[in-house]
Parts: sequence; C-alpha cells; structure tokens
Amino acid sequence: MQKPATILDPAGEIVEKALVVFHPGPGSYTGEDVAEISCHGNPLLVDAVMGVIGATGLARTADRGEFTKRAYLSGKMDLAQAEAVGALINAESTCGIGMARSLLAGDLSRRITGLGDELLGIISGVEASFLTDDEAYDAASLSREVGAVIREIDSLLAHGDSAPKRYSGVVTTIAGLPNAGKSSLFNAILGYPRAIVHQESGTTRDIIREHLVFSGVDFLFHDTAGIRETASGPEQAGIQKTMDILRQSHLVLYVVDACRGLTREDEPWLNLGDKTIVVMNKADLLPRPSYGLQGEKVWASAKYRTGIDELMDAVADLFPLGQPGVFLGRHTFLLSRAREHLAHCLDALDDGMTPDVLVLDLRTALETLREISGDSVGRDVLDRIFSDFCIGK
Ligand SMILES: Nc1nc2c(ncn2[C@@H]2O[C@H](COP(=O)(O)OP(=O)(O)O)[C@@H](O)[C@H]2O)c(=O)[nH]1
Ligand SMILES: [Mg+2]
Repeated sequence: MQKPATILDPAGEIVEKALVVFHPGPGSYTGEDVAEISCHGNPLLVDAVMGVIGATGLARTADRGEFTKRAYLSGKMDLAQAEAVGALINAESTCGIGMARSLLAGDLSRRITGLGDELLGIISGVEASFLTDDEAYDAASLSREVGAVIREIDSLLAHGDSAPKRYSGVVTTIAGLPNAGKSSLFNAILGYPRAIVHQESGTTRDIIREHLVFSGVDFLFHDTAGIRETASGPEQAGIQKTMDILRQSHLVLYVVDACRGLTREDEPWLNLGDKTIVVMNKADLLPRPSYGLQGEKVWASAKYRTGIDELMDAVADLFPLGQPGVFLGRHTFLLSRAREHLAHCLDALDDGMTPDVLVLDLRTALETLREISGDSVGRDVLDRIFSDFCIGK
C-alpha cells in the first residue's frame, strides 16, 4: 500500500498530504521519468502544491497536450494515436468513444503503414527500372498496383461523410408546421412523454433536446416550435431558434399532417438540413390508413405509435454503423490528397510519361500518407493539433 507523502513549504509548514507515484521512463506515458501527485481536489490546495513546486524554480506548468506531445515525440505513439487521445477526451457519444479507441489502438495507423509499404515497393520497382536500365517497368502491372492502393484509400474514405457525425452524434431535428404532431413524434421516438402535446397551435416554444442511442449510433433529437411566417412575440423567437438548429442539422424529420398533405406552405422549410425524411403523420385519420416507407416518405401515427419502427429503420439506414471510418478532418484531407497524387500518376502513365515523372507523384503520395502518422510534419501542424487538448493531457 502506498502511504501519503507530506508536502512541505520552504518554511517547513505542511501544505498537503498527497499520494505521489513515480513512473520511471521509458515505461511511463511520456517515456520520461514522471511523478504523479494526487492531492485533495480543492483548487486552493492544488494551487498551494503547485506553488511549492514552482518555487523550486525547476518546474513550469505544462502546455496544452504537452504530455501527449512528449509521448509522440519520444515514439510512444504516432501522431494519429496522439490525436485519438484528444478525440477520446472530447467524445460525447458512445459511438465516438469506440471510434477514438480504435484510432488509439492503432487500427488506422496499421492500415496507413500497410499502404505506405505497398507504395514504397511500387516506387522501388519503378526506380530500379531507370537506375539499372536492364529492367523495364511493366506499365500494366504498375497501373494495377497503383489502382489497388487507390481502392484501399477509397475504402478508408467510404464513410468520410457519415463518420464525423457518428463520432459527434447525429444532430436530428423534428420540424414542421404547427400542430403537425412534432412533439407527439418526439415522444413516440423516445418512448415516454417528454414534450407537451396539445391540440392548440404554438405549444412548443423552446427547443427540447434528448440523446438517444439507436442501432449503435448516437442521435441528438430536437423538438422544435412549429414554423409559420405570421407568428409574433415569443412564438416568433421560438421559430428563430428552430431555423438556427435546422441549418446545423445532419438530419431533419419533417412532419406533415397527412390529412392536409404537403402544401406550398411546407416548401421553404424542406431540405434545410443535410438530409431530410418527410414523415406523413396522423395516418390513422386517413380513410384507408397504411404505414411505413412509401416512396420517399414514411407514413406514421405518432399518437398510436404505428410506423415509428419503420421510420427509425429509415433513419438508421442513412447513418450505418459500418466500419469505424476516418472521422478526423486532417486524416480525411491527407488521404484525399494522397489519392489525387496517385490518380495523377495513373494519368501520367496513360500519357506515356517517363518513370522519373511517375516516381514524383508516387513519392508525394507516400509523404502525404506519412503525415497522418506524423512522419515529416512541421512544428506548426503539431502546435495546432495539441492546442486543442486540455492542460494535463
Ligand atoms: N389522430 C392523431 N392525432 C395526432 C397524431 N399526432 C399528433 N396528434 C394530435 O395533434 C395535436 C398536436 O400534436 P403535437 O404533437 O402537440 O403537435 P406539434 O405542434 O407539431 O408539436 C394533438 O392534439 C395531438 O394529440 C397522430 O398521429 N394521430
Ligand atoms: Mg410541439
């Protein structure tokens, strides 16, 4: 059992009794010798302990992300894994935590290293042909090999659009004209009466937000005020909030009273989010009710909870769980750039360019890929990445 250490100030007064653990390098997080002090959480005590340490003149406070940056610089992890630490800390969804963990475990790094090795093999083959003269490269097999690397990159980028949303949670907004049944649908999806439902128009004014994990993906559902152009006062303020959240939405469930059908009044509000599903609600009131996906629309009754499972299946289809996918912008950007250089190499091959020209594209593609794991990145890039971290990580 570890005994608490007594921390004294320069005058010999007791400042705090704390648990101090020594992590010797190179086995520690940063690879260097590290001492970890666990004291009571009162910020005044923490300041006092920090004051004693600072007074020695031997220490300073760490910069944002400095521990992880040092771990990266001493080769304990590559840059993509270091970014995963930040992604893990900032994840707000269960799915996001899983994605960050996979990145931290090196799943992406391994695939990138594999791609780099393949490219290096291709480059050496082409270089050998113009260095030794006796070994001409085979254009058909070069094109096949480069094509295979491009396909592998495409598979990594396949979920490039939905992966960042799965990481942060899919912002989903229920919108529509007053009284269409938005709050009823919100409650039916959540499975309990969260929002007030009333036959009077203009009942919902503030946005109500609830988190729901469905089919392994986190959705952030928002119930909103009904939209109409003639509103005034608090109702108008509610509509403004609706407009703001609509524009940030990854998915909009646009609710329509099926008895009225889609009218010209609805048109300006459709397609404001990235994706829209039109929900024809109150289908129970139709002379011949039918439910589920028909064409582009889902028919449902929020009041009697029919057609809701079919609606949620349609929602899940738009954001498949799939592979973890590349979810950080820097990785998507670098993969796309590497792909461009490889596509350019294939064009140059078709145009009968000489091997030295082809090698230029291949090398640039390789260097671009290596930036993901942090080989050959500049100080500015490192500073930008670690400045997103909090102090102490
Ligand atoms: N018959 C029927 N009535 C519904 C349905 N959904 C909502 N309503 C009724 O429509 C009225 C308005 O519902 P509400 O959810 O408050 O609509 P909102 O203004 O769009 O949020 C209420 O009286 C609800 O009971 C439905 O699927 N069928
Ligand atoms: Mg409502």
